[in-house]
Amino acid sequence: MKSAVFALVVACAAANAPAIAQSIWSPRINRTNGVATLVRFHADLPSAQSTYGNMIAPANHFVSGLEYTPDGRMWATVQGPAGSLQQGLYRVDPGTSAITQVGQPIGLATNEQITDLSWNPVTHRLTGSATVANGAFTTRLLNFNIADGSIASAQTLTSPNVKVLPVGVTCRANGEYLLLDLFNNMVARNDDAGIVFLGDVISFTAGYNQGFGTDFTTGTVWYTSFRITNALQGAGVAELRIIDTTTGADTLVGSLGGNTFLFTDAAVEPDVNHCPADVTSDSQVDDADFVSFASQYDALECGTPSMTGGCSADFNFDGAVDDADFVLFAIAYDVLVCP
Ligand SMILES: [Ca+2]
Ligand SMILES: [Ca+2]
Ligand SMILES: [Ca+2]
Repeated sequence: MKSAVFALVVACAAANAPAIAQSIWSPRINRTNGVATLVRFHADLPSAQSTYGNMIAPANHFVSGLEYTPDGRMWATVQGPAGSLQQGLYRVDPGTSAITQVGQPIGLATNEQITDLSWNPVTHRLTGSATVANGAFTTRLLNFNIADGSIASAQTLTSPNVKVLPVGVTCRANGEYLLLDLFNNMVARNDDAGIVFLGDVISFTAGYNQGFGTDFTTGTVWYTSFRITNALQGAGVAELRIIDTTTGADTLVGSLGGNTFLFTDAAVEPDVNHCPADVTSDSQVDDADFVSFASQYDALECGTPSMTGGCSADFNFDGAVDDADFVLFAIAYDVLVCP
């Protein structure tokens, strides 16, 4: 009898167990020596970090942003002196954490610094925030060409009343960007060409580089914050928070470990689809999938109104469904059965 009750309790516990929390990755910068280390942690105990290799940026530069493409590749942005073309999009080596510049961000203005990185699941672009070093009335969102690191297109956001200094950017599943503005301690979103401040000022004074990242499975926006505790001494504490995407209010989740480190972004590890060409989800790639592929191929650009299926046929995540994706589709079609 006892064992039957025990078995029932175990079964209930298993049924109610939460889904395994996604890993959050961040560049962790030592404030004393500037060394950036790639770290991974979970929201239930963010101070317990697994450390990986160092992310060595060019002299006078540092890793300011981190993000995944849905295929599990990890990318970073590097920030440096205004206008430096050693800033921009970098690949992160999954084995060593070493970073390599994809290519120069041709089109970056001479007064701009690249402060953070995000993935836009609608346009299928890695997008960085570019801001003027001492704050300005405009911010640019830079859509990188994933193949060569150049700026494929950009959106200029205007803040008519107050200067802004965005140090964090992330994109929601609907394509809307959220920015963390260090000058006003506020979260803003993009609206056509403008910056719209959300209602609540965040609950503390934020200092130095920080980051935003979206969990596209749950919609949660994670914020690796640095709360100033003594402005004269430059002292503060790194903490993990959640941002309310409607009000901009923050909720403290836990300590990231005191005054020593800055965490410049939060990248949520995605669940990778290992058979992306199977649009119909029947575990094989056949003519029905080709019909869907052909529709997306006709629409070409991810994010255009005629694009269907969330641009799922952009298998190489470069913002378009074209011949390069067809090559990948044809390989899967030949194999037929999903791995
Ligand atoms: Ca980010
Ligand atoms: Ca299929
Ligand atoms: Ca593509």
